[in-house]
Amino acid sequence: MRYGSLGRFVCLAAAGLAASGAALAQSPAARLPLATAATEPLLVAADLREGTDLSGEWRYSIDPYRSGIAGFHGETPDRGQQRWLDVDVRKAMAEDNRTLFEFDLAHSPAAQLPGSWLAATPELRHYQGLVWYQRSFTVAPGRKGRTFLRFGAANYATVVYLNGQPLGRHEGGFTPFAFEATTALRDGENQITIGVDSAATAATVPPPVTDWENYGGITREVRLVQTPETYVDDAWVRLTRDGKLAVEARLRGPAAANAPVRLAIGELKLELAGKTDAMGTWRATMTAPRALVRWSPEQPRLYDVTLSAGDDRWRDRIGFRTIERRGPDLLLNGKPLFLRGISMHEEEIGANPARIITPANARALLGEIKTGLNGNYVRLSHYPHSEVMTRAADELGLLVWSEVPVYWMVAWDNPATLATARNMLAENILRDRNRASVVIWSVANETPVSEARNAFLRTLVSDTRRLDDTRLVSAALLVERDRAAAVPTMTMVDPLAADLDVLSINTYNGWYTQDRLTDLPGSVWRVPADKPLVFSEFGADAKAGFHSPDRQQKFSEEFQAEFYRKTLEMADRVPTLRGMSPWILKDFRSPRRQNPDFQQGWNRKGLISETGVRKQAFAVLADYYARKAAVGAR
Ligand code: GCB
Repeated sequence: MRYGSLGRFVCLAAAGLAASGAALAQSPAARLPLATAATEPLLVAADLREGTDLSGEWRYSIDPYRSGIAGFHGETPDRGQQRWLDVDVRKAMAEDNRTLFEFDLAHSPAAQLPGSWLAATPELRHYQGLVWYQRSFTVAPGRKGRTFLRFGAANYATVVYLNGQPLGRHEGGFTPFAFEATTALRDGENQITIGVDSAATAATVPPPVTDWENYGGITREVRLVQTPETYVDDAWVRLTRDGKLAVEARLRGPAAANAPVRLAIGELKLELAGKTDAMGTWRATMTAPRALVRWSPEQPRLYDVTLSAGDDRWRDRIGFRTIERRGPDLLLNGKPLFLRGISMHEEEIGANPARIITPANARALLGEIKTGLNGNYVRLSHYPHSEVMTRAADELGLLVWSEVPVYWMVAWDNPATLATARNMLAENILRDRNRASVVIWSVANETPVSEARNAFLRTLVSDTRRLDDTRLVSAALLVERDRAAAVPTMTMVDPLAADLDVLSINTYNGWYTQDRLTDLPGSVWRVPADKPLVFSEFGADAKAGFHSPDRQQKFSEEFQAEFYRKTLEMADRVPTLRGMSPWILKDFRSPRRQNPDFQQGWNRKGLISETGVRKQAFAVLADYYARKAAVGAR
């Protein structure tokens, strides 16, 4: 337990969290307090706490010129544009007909939340910018303790107002944040207004150019969460590599210091009592009980864990396992492991997805991996996925690679961008440290080597290790190709390799290159021999139902299936390869992909179509994984 939750305060305070390049952060709204992992509340495992779900119908109003956050000279906006005001607009205009309001959220169109606005109406399909959401809800009198407004995620920059009062703002589209609402709430009717701006800039993470849909909006659950005055804000319960059960908890509130705390795992008859220190932090370890069944994909055993502190009872469902690397081997619970995986975006199956991940949607996707493909692993690319997804992975028994959207070209030299990335990383790790399924934290994808980039990523690697010393760290790296060689010859020259536990390569030889598929098995991969390697991506587009019996035609199912056969043959010849997550489970929306015959706005590298139809390559990978599973780790 060298590093712990306290580490986050150190690392994030140093980051400074300057205002970033997001459009909201450059407006008067930037004066609102920024919610970060360092400023709390974290409300770890908030999804299991008592509360009120604010999902359902919300009213919305687009604001393409951001008039609701800044006037036409950049100043505080006109009253008639301030959508968060706590006024009955129609009544105010009726009372005095000189009053001007240029919005009326209470009577604006309705949308269902959570879910991106892109699928709400055809006009919003390509809208990137600011949208205001509003709804009202009632609160019964006689509230006790504290109430928080907790967001699973809103993409990208968010400002939140309750009953006309600003609660704060957040930046980053994929991680949770919360604001205390205890004093802003009133008994009876309350009105909440949220501005969400999806626009990416050169300074955001990710920047504007990616290869996936930018689903703007409130894409995950919004809840009012109830806690006692003093409550457990963060708790991490885990199995250490030397076989100990370790707990680290942090209380928040007036009675947080020197408070008695008790950890209990009923099914193991385990109880551990202790006391917090002056900062409200408790750390303890004990030998793991003999009866403990270790979590694995084959037996995804979870335990009900509770932590009692004063009036608060924090709970979570937690699995216990170890993950290590020894030389080029990956060891799960001490046994060699081969990662039989696939990559996945956070996009539900269906013709018009809106990034709505319900437990059923998560299981539909992960079930295709676990039972359809005989997999044991998923790469949740390219950003933190919903906690619904990582909980489902815990329950179904799938190992997880979790990553932050430091993708392609971010502003390596911009300290505000680094601060944003560090905060996302911290919010992601702190949310999911209790998930047994998560075994790899990845800090970046396909980023070109430079001094500034190396320094940026090294900071993220060291933050990761400080926040969690029980998992492995990786990043999907680029390789150099030897143009003169007769067979495809690739060398890993990235200096970041030295900082990582798991080396990862994305390869598209035969798709983006002119290589013949028959040349792939003979490829040469020059990589450091002392670390495990994974192919974090490989793939080829295929339009479901488009055929080319001679297997030669790109975009055909046969070509894709052949690409998989030959790439898997190649994979079998790479001595240090310990897993793979081909690209990708399902066809996904991507504005980059506009081939009118085959793509129509979708990246077609899925093994299933957007509506879930399996392509031929699905069976190729499923058979390969069945054989792999039969022979064990290698
Ligand atoms: C990649 C990227 C991934 C793309 C994929 C593709 O290397 O990491 O985000 O979607 O290739 O389809 O080209």
